[in-house]
Parts: sequence; C-alpha cells; structure tokens
Amino acid sequence: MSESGIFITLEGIEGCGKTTQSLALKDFLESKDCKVTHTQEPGWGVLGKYTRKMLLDEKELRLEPFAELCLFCADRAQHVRGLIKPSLEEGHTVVCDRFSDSTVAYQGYGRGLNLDLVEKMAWAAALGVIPDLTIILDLPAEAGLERIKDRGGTTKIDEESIEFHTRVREGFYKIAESEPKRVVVVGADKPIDELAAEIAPIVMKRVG
Ligand code: Z5A
Repeated sequence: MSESGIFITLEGIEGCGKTTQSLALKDFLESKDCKVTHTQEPGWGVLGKYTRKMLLDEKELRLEPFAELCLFCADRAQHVRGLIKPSLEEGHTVVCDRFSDSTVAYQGYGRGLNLDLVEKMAWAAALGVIPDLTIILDLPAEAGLERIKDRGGTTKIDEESIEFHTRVREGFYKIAESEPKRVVVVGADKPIDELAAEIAPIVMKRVG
C-alpha cells in the first residue's frame, strides 16, 4: 500500500480520456479539501524529459522492445523516488495518469514480451508503491485513436497497428480480472461530465 497519502492511478488505451478525467478528479478532490499531487508517466523530471523523447518522439530510433521496457521502468523509478513517494509521505493524494499497469498492458500484452518478466520489472520500478485504487477507462481502440487524430502530431506508440492497441485494451481487462480489489473498469464512451460524475463516487467509496 501507499505511505500515508492515497495513491490513485488512471489507465487505459490512448485517447480514452485519462488526462481529462485525472484533472477533473484533482479538482473534485481539492473541492473536498484534499491536498492533491497530479502527475503522469512517462516524462517526470530531467530523466523523464529525455526518456519520453526517446520513447515517443524520436521516430528514427526504433527501440528494441526490451530497451523500451527498461526505459519506461527507469522513468518510473525516478518518478516514484522524486515525486510520488515524497508527496504520499506529506499526506497528499497522488493522482497519476498511467503507472505500472501501462507497462504490463503495453510492453507485456502489446509488445508480447515475457509477461512474468514485465510484471516483475514494472512493479519493481514502483519501489514498493502500489496504487490504492486504479481506474481503467475502457474504450475500443478505434474510438480512442479517433479522439486523438486532430491533436496535431502522433507519438511512435500511437502509430502502432489497431491490433496492437486492441491487445493493450485486452491486457487491461486481464489486469482488472486479476486484481478486482484494486482495479475498477469504467466504460469511457460517454460525455466527459457524466464520466467524471461516475468516477467521483468510486473514489469516495474505495478510498474514503
Ligand atoms: N506507455 C507504455 O507503453 N508503457 C508505460 O509503461 C507507460 C506508457 C507509462 C504515453 O503517451 C504513451 O506511453 C502511451 C502509452 C505508453 N502511448 N500510447 N499509445 P502520452 O503521454 O502522449 O499519451 P497517453 O497517456 O496515451 O494519453 P493521451 O493521448 O493524452 O490520451 P488520454 O489522456 O487518454 O485522453 P485525453 O487527453 O484526456 O483526451 C483525448 C482527446 O479526447 C481530447 O481531445 C479530449 O478532449 C477528448 N475527450 C476526452 N474525454 C472525452 C469523452 N468522454 N468524450 C469525448 N471526447 C473526449
């Protein structure tokens, strides 16, 4: 479990609305007088800036899947040590857009790396910090990619095949099935406000 604050992660495929909903959740929790740290992976801090560029932006750098796995894990360990643990220790509620479940879904189910190895590395990189609650926003891969198509610029992972993104979605289902106490799946194919109104009571019920 987390240190003393509460740790909530949002997960799901590209374009499912994690960023939008994690910011709405931050506003909701602040309206209840919680101190909230909002963050995301990959890309926190100096290491995050470099790893994010290599992982997502440098299109001519074709990463070996195991190298990609190691970079996501390096980014996480630094993020946990530098921001997540200290924030939890200060009693903040930490709301994080993607965490170890993304590594299992993308590098394990998506890329097809050895699942046992990926799970061990993804969670070892979390340095013992496990979310109190994880919300998976579920959407068909086609719908998620449609939502981001006008964003202006895609990342290397966005450009993977629809089959890849579908395997990732199915990976998130498997994670939810295997950890029903921690993970809740919410259908994301509904208006932003309606989805936020569905997430808030889940958070209140699960983490108080
Ligand atoms: N990755 C990995 O492989 N392994 C790992 O361990 C980790 C990550 C941690 C990060 O990309 C990539 O890294 C990601 C997984 C991989 N790659 N993929 N594909 P990123 O940081 O650039 O982006 P992202 O995390 O995938 O999220 P995103 O593209 O920003 O999408 P989102 O956060 O889920 O959605 P959003 O930004 O809130 O909304 C997207 C658009 O949809 C936007 O125009 C919204 O206004 C709209 N939207 C949001 N909600 C709705 C609803 N309910 N209805 C209609 N429209 C909506």
